[in-house]
Amino acid sequence: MALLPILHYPDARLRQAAKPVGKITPEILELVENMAETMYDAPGCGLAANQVGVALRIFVIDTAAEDEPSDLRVFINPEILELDGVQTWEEGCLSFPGVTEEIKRAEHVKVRALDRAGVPFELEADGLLAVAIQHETDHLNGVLMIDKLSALKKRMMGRKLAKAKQEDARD
Ligand code: K1U
Ligand code: ZN
Repeated sequence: MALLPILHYPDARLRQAAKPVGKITPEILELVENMAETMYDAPGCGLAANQVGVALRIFVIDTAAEDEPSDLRVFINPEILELDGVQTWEEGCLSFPGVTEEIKRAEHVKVRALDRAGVPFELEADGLLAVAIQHETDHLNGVLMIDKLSALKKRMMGRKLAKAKQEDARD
């Protein structure tokens, strides 16, 4: 297994829409393992393949709390089937280190995807899992959390990112 470098905004590869996975090969399974290891190491509760420079429609999510057993979910070629309601979460993003923003998304999501064995499954989710599924699906479409903000909040986020980068350089 290996840790993969996570791309940071404004890397142009984060804007590239990911392509569907054709066949689940051993290389795809190795990528999934490496993505999971990278997500846990970051740490984060989700990671999309294009955040590690691979433009394929794959993401991994684990929203289990620290005191719960891990609950890794792998989504290959995910499709959102339903979105309902509204909720607001203070979101982070591994491609925007050091910043969080309140973002409004659907409260409930229904998604269809393939698992690691290539078997289709459907999942209905609320709360954090629903937010993570929408956040990661956005990544696969080249959409980033900054796109969801007002012009004022975008400017503020630009400043927060510059400050976080400066602090990181000082450490
Ligand atoms: O895709 C990403 O950039 C990862 C991101 C996904 C996400 C999931 C749910 C809500 C918003 C965004 C994160 O993992 S942000 C959460 C995070 O950084 C974190 C989570 C658990 C432990 C420590 C950090
Ligand atoms: Zn993200």
